[in-house]
Amino acid sequence: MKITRATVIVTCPGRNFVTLKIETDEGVYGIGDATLNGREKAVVAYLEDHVIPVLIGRDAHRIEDIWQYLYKGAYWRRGPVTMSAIAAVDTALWDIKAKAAGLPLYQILGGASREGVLVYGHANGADIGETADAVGRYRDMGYRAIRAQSGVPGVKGAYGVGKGGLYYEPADSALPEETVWSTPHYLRHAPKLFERLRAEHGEEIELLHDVHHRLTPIEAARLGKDLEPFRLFWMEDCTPAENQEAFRLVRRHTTTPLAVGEIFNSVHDCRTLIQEQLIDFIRTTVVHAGGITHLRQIAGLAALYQVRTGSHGATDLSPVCMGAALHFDLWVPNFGIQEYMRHTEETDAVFPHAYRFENGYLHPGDTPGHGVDIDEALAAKYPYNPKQLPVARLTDGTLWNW
Ligand code: GCO
Ligand code: MG
Repeated sequence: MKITRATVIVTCPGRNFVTLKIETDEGVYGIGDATLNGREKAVVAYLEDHVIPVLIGRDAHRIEDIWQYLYKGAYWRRGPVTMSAIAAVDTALWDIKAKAAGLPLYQILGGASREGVLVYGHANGADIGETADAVGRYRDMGYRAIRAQSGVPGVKGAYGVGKGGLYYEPADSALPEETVWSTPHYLRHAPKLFERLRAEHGEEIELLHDVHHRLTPIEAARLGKDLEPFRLFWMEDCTPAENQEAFRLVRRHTTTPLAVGEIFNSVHDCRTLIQEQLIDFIRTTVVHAGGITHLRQIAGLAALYQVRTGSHGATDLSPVCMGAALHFDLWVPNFGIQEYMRHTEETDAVFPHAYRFENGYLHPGDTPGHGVDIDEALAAKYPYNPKQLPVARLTDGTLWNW
């Protein structure tokens, strides 16, 4: 089955998405997500100028060989732009292979290991009370696991607090918005949030929290300790992880489970974290970590060390990524949880999909392939709209980690 054509589709049904469509001489086509939030055009150029020309004429069934060709053949390895481009190709090829076999993708990967994929939703509010109410609304919708974030007194634009409603969208201005961060205020506030949530919502519900890289290792250790009584499912990105060894310090001091990896793009980014069992959940996902092919390698390493998966699933990961991730999640033996931030109705209309939510679980559906398509005519009605993620500064103006 020969690849005859590949095209990049950029659309903005409420937010920007980049999608790669690969067509074959047998009429079967596949699609893959290539969205890199705030840096979309870099991946578009990488695909159009450097990847598509070498794909034409190749056998679409040779997924591994094409992956190795794009990874080793570029000479310049790894990095979010390269790995997102490779992921888009890889996802589209797995879609094609499963469609050609007439099977849902999870069957090709090894079949279902569970009945459904446990997901967590995002509850947030301007203060603790609003967040507690939002957790209640998510419970009413059937969620069994909920991430909770709240505004912090004395902090303008704390991470994770939406500007209203169900959809939290951090990339919302053409030039980066400047937010202010205060670690002392946050460290005093976060334990109070979870104390209230446990008091109001009980022990059964799983609670998660994203620190979004704001703390130093010793501060992260302190927060982890302070949160222990509230038994979190995980504390995410408590400190930047380029220096994987930094997690040794956090780990020595707290039993709060740790999750890391949404910005990683290769197994090498998390090798130490996994092999030294410094984390409990690895958050790499299909689009930013080289597709199904590479994610499988990361999960395989993690399985040896009892580290479970907990893939990133914010709205900047398109329904195409979500669909592929859910097939992966249904199969992967060491599955932990899947993040699920709902897309808007406009986005869902552009990307018709087979996955469905029921009682706190998502199921990828049984449509052949990964079960997500793109309505190209509708996509064309939403032109690209440049948006970037915010930056954070300390109260004295020092640039910090957003
Ligand atoms: C999460 C994330 C996101 C990111 C976003 C950046 O855990 O869902 O931290 O909200 O900030 O994906 O593009
Ligand atoms: Mg996160």
